[in-house]
Amino acid sequence: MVEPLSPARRQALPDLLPHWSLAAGRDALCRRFQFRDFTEAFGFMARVALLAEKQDHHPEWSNVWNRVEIALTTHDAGGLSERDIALAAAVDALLP
Ligand code: HBI
Repeated sequence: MVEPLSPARRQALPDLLPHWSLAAGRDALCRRFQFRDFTEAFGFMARVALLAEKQDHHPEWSNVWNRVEIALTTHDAGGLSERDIALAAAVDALLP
């Protein structure tokens, strides 16, 4: 069992992860990305995949050509946890 995100950390999310939003109707963080083309989008996804494996925490995501959408939630916590914040921050650090 993974600890759910504390109320204090939940309240801090807009400051911690300004580019991420709370997904509608579910306890998940989401962010949309747009790249120059598919090659750039897929290269980003490949790097996120390695981060996910390293953190043992995996995204729910989709890709259409140069766009990637990522949702982060912790299945083992039934919603957001610190693992989602950690992965979101690591994903943001991949961007220029
Ligand atoms: N990824 N988003 C997410 N949520 C999980 O609960 C999770 C995961 N990746 C791996 C994983 N759990 C396993 O390590 C076990 O905890 C099931």
